[in-house]
Amino acid sequence: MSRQVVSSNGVPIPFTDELFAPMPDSTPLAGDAAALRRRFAEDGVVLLRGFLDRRAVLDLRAAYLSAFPDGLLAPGSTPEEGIFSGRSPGGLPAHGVRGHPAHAFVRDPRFTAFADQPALTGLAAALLGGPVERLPRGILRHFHAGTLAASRAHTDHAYMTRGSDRVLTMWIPVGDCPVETGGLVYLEGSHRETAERFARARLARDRAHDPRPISHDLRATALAVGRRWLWHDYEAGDVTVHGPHLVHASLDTVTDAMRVSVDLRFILRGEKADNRWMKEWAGDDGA
Ligand SMILES: O=C(O)CCC(=O)C(=O)O
Repeated sequence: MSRQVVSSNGVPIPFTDELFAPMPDSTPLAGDAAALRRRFAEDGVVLLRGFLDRRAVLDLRAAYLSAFPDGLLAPGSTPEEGIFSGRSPGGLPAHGVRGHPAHAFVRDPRFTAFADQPALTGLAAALLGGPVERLPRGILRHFHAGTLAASRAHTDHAYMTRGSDRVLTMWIPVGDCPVETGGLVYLEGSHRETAERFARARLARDRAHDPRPISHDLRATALAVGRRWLWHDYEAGDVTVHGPHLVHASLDTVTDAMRVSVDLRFILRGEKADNRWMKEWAGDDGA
């Protein structure tokens, strides 16, 4: 598969050294909280490869994809492989809306046990420097080829303006997720930018009614501030952690394997969280 051009929301973006760079790997710092905090402050993101048990992540993928009616998976594919049949089963509500498997799954003890596992809580505590709580609105995302739908360039802060900005996001691919499967990309150093610097990118946007996303055009977003998108070919077990002011987005899924991921937020215990994140996620909750 060619990496000369990738796309996000159907908008092509040349995969050049001007626009993309490999994401720095912070895995060697995982056991050194002070060093990890320094790297996080510097980069706004850390990538920890193989941080979670690969088998446990693949089991979560299998459990979620098993909850769909027949027809989602290609003939012969196991839920763990998660190969898309090319058509979504009819009769389901939109992703994450009550009645869709993702809505039930984030309320399932298998999901909450995964999200609340000590490795993740400990990582958040190491980065925030004290005891933490996980915000209940943990999101399960699921993309497949053919839709050309992905997350627009945005900061998490734009969606969490009513609480402390000392909040962390963990992004966890639930399955292997190379660039072509639609992983998260981070705009290098963008946590140091002001919102005004993205004004030119905001001219190129497909959601004029919604001020929260910067743009669906990742090339325009990168060029507006002269920064590169950091990419990684994620494997099941990898985790990234990012701060609320780092611009990020995702790429379109063009592989037969579906992209499933989880994103979780953590805050220091006792700190004020945006109350829209204090209840479980639903695809139509508007938050
Ligand atoms: O997974 C995605 O496409 C978006 C995730 C995201 O924006 C986040 O974790 O903050």
